[in-house]
Amino acid sequence: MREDARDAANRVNEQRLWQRHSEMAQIGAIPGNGVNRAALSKEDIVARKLLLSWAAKRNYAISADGIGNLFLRRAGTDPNAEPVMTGSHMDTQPRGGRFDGIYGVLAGFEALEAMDEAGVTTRRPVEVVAWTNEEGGRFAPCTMGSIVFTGARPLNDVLEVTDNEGIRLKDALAETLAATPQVKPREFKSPAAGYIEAHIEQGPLLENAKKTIGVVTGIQGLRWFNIEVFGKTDHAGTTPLALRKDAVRDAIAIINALTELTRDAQDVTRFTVGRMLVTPNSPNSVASHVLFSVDIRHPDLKTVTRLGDAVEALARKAAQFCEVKVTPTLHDNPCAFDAQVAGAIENAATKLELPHMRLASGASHDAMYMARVCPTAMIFVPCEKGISHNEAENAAPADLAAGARVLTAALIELANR
Ligand code: HGY
Ligand code: MN
Ligand code: MN
Repeated sequence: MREDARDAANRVNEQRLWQRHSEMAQIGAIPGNGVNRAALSKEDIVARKLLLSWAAKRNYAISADGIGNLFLRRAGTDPNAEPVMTGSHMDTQPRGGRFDGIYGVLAGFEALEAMDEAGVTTRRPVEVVAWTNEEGGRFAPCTMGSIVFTGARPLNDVLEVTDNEGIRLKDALAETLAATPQVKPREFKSPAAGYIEAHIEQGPLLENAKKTIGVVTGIQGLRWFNIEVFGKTDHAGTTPLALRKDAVRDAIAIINALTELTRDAQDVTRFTVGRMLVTPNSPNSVASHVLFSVDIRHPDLKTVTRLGDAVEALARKAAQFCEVKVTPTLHDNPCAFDAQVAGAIENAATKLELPHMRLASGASHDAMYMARVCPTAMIFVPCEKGISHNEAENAAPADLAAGARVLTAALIELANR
């Protein structure tokens, strides 16, 4: 390991990193030690301002692209060299935890500060990114900031997406961008030499194996859909069942059919309906409209393709009384990360004498999209009992710092290649 990389890794400050998590966890804090910081919300704006206030003290150059992804750049000796990037997201699930996403942003920031304090220079610039709307909880789909940044979908494709209150992403985005006018504009798809994302595992494997570092090899495939069922509202007491176009009954039939489709004795397939909006949503009116989400995941390309491709026909067949509209909102094939970048992470963990193992990610991340445009890999650290997307999400300060040390060393390695 390079001497400067070891020196900088040893400058990672566990206390400062933990303190920053505590400060961020206050923004959108909810009972049970959780956080509700939806993308492009007023809480998101407060978190962005806090991060930018820390960056300003360090003279990192700050920029934002058209969907609000925030970039904090530490200069390299060669200003024209493509940067090495790291980062994750600051938005959370509605009943999210204090570590999902924000850890990757703060570990990246800690890496830059450790480089400063070690007096390390790198040939390439190193950038920390805070991606907009990774969770997709408010505005579907997830990983929206990296999807648009990498050019997988144009910004115009998502501006009209609305949240449960009918607020358009376009309006929430304008408000968020206006809140940080000091930020320089940044074009989409600016080239990068590499990307490493640090994240809590959101599963139990590292904790069970008593490993501190996960060298992540890839992410399973996922398919998201919005399914709408169009019925007719009627009186619950007077309308015979035979005459009804009951959108809830058909939605249930569709969900039962998808449950059968995704039944898996090995319990590898993931099928979730997490969001459901019923109209008029009254106990004594037959539902005229239901919108619900479908999230299907599997590590095998053929399987996730077969399952995703079967959704629309199955939904139409299962609906007895109503019209059905199936809108695909995400189609991510399983992705394998870059062997060189994973190797740099593994080497750093070895040289820093941290117990580590290779594993794939069940959760998706912005690294899924960055892997399409530059050499990419991820670092996992354990979280308690693998719990995430839940207020009880927890991680140990020492593990967070260990992940940041590996990140620091691996970034310096890549930034001098
Ligand atoms: O859904 C996911 O896998 C990520 O946590 N947003
Ligand atoms: Mn996440
Ligand atoms: Mn998440």
